[in-house]
Amino acid sequence: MTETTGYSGSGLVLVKNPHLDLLEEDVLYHLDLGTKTHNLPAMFGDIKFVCVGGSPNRMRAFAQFMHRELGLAGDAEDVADICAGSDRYAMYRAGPVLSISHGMGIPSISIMLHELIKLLHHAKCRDVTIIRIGTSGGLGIEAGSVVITDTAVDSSFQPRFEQVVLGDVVVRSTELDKELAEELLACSREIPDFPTLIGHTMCTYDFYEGQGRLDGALCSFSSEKKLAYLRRAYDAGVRNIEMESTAFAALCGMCGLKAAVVCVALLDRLQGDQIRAPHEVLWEFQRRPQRLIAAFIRKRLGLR
Ligand code: R2B
Ligand code: URA
Repeated sequence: MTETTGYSGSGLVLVKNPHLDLLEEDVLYHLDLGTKTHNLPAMFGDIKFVCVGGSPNRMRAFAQFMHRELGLAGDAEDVADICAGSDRYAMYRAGPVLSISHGMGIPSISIMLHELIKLLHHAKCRDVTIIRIGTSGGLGIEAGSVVITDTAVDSSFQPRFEQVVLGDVVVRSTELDKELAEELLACSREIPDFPTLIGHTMCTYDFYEGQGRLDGALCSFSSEKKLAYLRRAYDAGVRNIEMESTAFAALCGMCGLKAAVVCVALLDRLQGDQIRAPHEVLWEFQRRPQRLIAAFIRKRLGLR
């Protein structure tokens, strides 16, 4: 069964679940929020940008950075974790920007997105742009390059996200917003020394064998087979590899959210498997998607 995307003209976030209307209360368990315990429209109704990324610390640093970039009142260091009652995910806000961690891999991001999308729906948010900012392995590109995804593909290079529902495989489209990707690329051109490109992003279920690494606890293939696979991926248009983009694109697309994926490459997978760059270098690389998104949000808000 194939399902298509759900962009709506109203700008509202769509939830495609008739059962939700029958709930007296919706408990967003992993976020420690709920429709009865919290006034979600008052807390989140004015959110316009949602940024998601793997690590809680990185997403706190991003909220603090946005606080400063937007010139908000108060001390950026004081941003509070809105989901402090749950140690699954962390959530911070800076003005109209929400910054949330999603952990590693499709199951983790998928749980967070179900609850986040319901939160945006209950809060009656409009015209929300959602961006995943993350890390990845590059393919034939220099370490430190930022890849803006045009299409998220699976490990067979297909633009699809397969989810087993009641024992059947449901296939969902992984299209992302092309105009948003171009807008982000245009922003990147205004930042000096900021290598950025648009390309396909391959999403896998594993960091080691699943990404063709030779250095896991298990490896069932040769170095030649690995390189042949990565070269096939490159020829199919893949420029980086990570672990969340297909589920992110599918869920956001189905619910009418304009979505983008912006990941920095920590290494070139055609050159090796291990991430060896020093911590300071990796830290600066991980800040690149944040700097690009800050420039984009400032521009959208007319701040320069
Ligand atoms: C990128 O980095 C993580 C693995 O190291 C994973 O969450 C991803 O997509
Ligand atoms: N994240 C991944 O998923 N793969 C890499 O190679 C680096 C970061």
